[in-house]
Amino acid sequence: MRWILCFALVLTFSSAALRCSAQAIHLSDNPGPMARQVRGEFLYAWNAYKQYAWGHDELKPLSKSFKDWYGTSLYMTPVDALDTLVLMGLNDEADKAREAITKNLSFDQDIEVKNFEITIRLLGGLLSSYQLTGDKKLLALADDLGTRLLPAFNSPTGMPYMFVNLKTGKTRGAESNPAEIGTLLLEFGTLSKLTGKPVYYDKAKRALTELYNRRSKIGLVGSTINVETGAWIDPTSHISGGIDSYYEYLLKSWLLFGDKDCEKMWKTSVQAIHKYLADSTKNGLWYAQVDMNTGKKISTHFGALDAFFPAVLARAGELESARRLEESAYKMWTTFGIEPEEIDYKTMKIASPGYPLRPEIIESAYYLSFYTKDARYTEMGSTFLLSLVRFCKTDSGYAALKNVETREKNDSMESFFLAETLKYLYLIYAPRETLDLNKVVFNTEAHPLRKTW
Ligand code: DMJ
Repeated sequence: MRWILCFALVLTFSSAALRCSAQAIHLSDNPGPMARQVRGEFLYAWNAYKQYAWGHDELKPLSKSFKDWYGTSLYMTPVDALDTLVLMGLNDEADKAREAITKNLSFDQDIEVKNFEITIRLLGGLLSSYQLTGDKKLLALADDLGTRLLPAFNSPTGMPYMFVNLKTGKTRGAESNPAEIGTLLLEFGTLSKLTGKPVYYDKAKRALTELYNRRSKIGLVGSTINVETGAWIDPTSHISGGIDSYYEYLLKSWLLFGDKDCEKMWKTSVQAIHKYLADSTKNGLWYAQVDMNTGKKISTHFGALDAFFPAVLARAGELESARRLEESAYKMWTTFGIEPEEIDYKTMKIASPGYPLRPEIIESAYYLSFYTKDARYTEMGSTFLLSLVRFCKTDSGYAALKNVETREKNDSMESFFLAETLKYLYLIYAPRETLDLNKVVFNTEAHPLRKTW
């Protein structure tokens, strides 16, 4: 075993970072056979990215080519994957990726980007990698990116527009959703703490609070809201994509920053979720779609994205509900051999058939494994690994599935496969002390953030 900052000694780092890292993150030279296997699969996918897509945003594994989200590269995969490389102890690869990022990545580009995606993947990735390596160039990149994203918050309500131009600051997209509005405080808040500039924390906290203040009388939020008028456009409430990580950030912002407002907002919100969305059926515990104003049920769909919630419940100490919901999500995975994007849990029929290599169910298995030490979750982990290798592995990296029943592949390996899916799978098997979940908060893209301030 060796402390992670032994690795970082070759870089520059602060003594504060050294102390905090030593308490929270601990690398292992010999992480055990299953962790080594996951690391092998990670390297396989990473090497394919390097061979066919190096310097670009993403690998296209079937055409052996690449995709850049905005026509020019923002180094999406290397930035998203860098802290996984560090955590897995792949030091040479991490050094090369870090050097490529700090040498080539520039945000001074005339492109209109999605504030949410760029924040969780790039800002989150740069900040966690800075904390892990102490490389100040990563923090400088994060600070520059944060400054360029700030105009997104210049709406009459303070809730951000969906898109912002990184060069001109021009914004677009007044119709947004709770996830895109409320999944920013961990990254912007950490940036404030690390740079000493309060503006980042203040803007993201105001956005979160303005959204929370528009909850219904029964404490729920809807799916779509206008950030200029503050009026709800779609009142459907759920914990699925489009709302999911708003709840996650209420809890985690309280935990990372000790923010009492976030504690209160989380506690009120989770009560309403349990009261109006939880649905115990003969197929297990699920969470439904309801009207935010009346609580009346609209539909019984459950998505792969919803499987983030057992992790959040486990982190909040609600282990029983977390265990039950993870069993439901696992049933969704095992019924089809691999997880479809969405099912109707009343009939257990597929509503949306793709599998874009998502991490959420694996993330929840990791949290439950950490908090319960129950072998059930390492068993789940081996099922996930087997399915991934069997159905998604190609001769050049891993591919998403268009359809989990026909197993037809899609020419896509999103950066979250390396940032999240394989990181959480590795952590299920790595020695428990590799990362102390009580001292580290993962952003919604699996970038570990620590209170090093
Ligand atoms: C990731 O970008 C993040 O986990 C986000 O919160 C939801 N979608 C993907 C993974 O499924």
